[in-house]
Amino acid sequence: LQLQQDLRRALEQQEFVLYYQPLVELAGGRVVGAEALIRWRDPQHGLRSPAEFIPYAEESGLILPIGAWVLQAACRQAQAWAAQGLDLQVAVNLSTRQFQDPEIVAKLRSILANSGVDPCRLELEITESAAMLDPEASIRTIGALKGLGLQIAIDDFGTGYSSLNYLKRIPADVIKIDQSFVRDLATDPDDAAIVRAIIGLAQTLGRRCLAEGIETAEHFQTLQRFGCDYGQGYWMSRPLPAAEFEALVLEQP
Ligand code: G
Ligand code: G
Ligand code: MN
Ligand code: NA
Repeated sequence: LQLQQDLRRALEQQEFVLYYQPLVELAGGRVVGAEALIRWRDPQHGLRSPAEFIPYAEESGLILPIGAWVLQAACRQAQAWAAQGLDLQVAVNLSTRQFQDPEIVAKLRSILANSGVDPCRLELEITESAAMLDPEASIRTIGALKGLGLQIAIDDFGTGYSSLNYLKRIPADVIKIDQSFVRDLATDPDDAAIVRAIIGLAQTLGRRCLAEGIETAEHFQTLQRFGCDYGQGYWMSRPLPAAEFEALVLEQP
């Protein structure tokens, strides 16, 4: 309950901040975008991880106003980078509750209009488990979000229970392979086989594929060899404050 009060205050006092983790094209090694990840600059406890407070925000419903703030901040940043001539995609995590919010399409329409950003710059990440809670509803909602011009990614793929029949019908643009399959990619033949199968599935369905949790050169090279389109992970970069992310992009040849 104390945490709920603190989260409300954090929202009012603007204590949340977005960090940006580079999304990299594996073939050329270029940064093509970023995943926005929320942090809380708690005046009492310092920088706090979303793992500490997103579950409570989700439980209490505060995720709706916090999630709306995230979307606004990410759109503003995406628009600022576009105005600077930077060609970047910005990915934002949608919680289950946000995704199931009956107003989500209307809210996004208005946030997009207010920020002036080209909707194709924004990618919404929906977890496979959230998408599979009510597959028919998800197909409709994702269709409506795509109708706004947004890009859609299925996050943490492989950890939920997608029926391939639904996956085929969900109009997502990107499949993000969960980091649990990447970790032991180089040593566990089963994980390697699963990763190859997901990449093949993405290719068959005409979706782009991104591997999460790339922590070593070996991960990077193996995924490159498997033909995975994009990657993300500590080996390339941790999530960074906006200015540091921007500096990294500007240093690219
Ligand atoms: O960045 P980090 O590894 O600490 O994130 C931990 C978890 O919090 C991840 O599962 C991530 O998806 C989630 N998360 C980070 N930022 C947001 C956000 O803005 N909204 C939601 N719903 N989840 C987020
Ligand atoms: O649930 P989601 O996929 O949105 O979570 C992204 C989370 O993964 C963030 O908390 C981010 O900090 C974390 N992350 C990003 N790259 C790596 C990595 O290379 N290794 C590990 N262990 N975590 C990572
Ligand atoms: Mn994510
Ligand atoms: Na993920």
